Amino acid sequence: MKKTSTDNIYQSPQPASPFKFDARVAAVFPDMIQRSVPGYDTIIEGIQSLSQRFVKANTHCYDLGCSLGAASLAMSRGIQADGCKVIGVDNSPSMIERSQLFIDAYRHHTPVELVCGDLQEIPLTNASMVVLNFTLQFISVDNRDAIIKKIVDGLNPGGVLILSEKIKASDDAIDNTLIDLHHDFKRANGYSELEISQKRNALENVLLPETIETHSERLLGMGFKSVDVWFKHFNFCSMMAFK
Ligand code: GEK
Repeated sequence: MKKTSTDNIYQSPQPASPFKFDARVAAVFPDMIQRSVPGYDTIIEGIQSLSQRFVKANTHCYDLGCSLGAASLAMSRGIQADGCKVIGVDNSPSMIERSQLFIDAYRHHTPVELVCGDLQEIPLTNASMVVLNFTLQFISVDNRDAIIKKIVDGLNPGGVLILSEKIKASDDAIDNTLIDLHHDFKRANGYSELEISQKRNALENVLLPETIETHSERLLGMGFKSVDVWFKHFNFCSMMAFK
């Protein structure tokens, strides 16, 4: 996705407040996510390749928590089958508004429809691919089983879920090392100590990471047949799960 404005939201001291996906964030989102999430572009390319391989004719693909629609557009580019539709869902009106501009500017073989709403409320049917690209981490842990169950139920047999998450290592020493390496990654991308620490505080109790084992157990427990990690860089990973 094309870069827009530079993320300077936490450059000056801010009153402490929880992170929100508001207009300020939407305006700088491509820069923010690329400088904050190791391997983000590689994951988006992977989603395109996987959609080419797995999406079946006349089915739906869902991008849940689509932000500006990078994964929706990747699927739309990758899908070779006819009669498909990509549905991008986000509950941030600022994200959906901006995302519509990106979608409208792009010519697609497979149409992308955007829905502004809670991904927990929208119906999910006849799906061959579902993407949760760094979204589940923002949802209360208590609601995660129900979301994964709803996705399994909405997928056709053989369908795939791509679940990308910031993760926690079960060993504290390893977890702290991965956190440090991630902060080094952010420093190397031009974020200052103040920006890193203010963002970290804003995300406390908002972004709730779990271990890869917890995610795998949930995916298998809710009905996926097989699960594995296909991408990992520091404490960021992407898993694929087959129904
Ligand atoms: C990408 N997938 O660029 N319902 C719908 N949307 C939600 C909900 C919810 N309950 N909770 C959070 N969101 C994108 C990046 S960002 C990840 C995803 C990040 C939305 C929220 O509004 C935000 O746009 C998105 O999930 C998470 O591939 O910023 O680290």
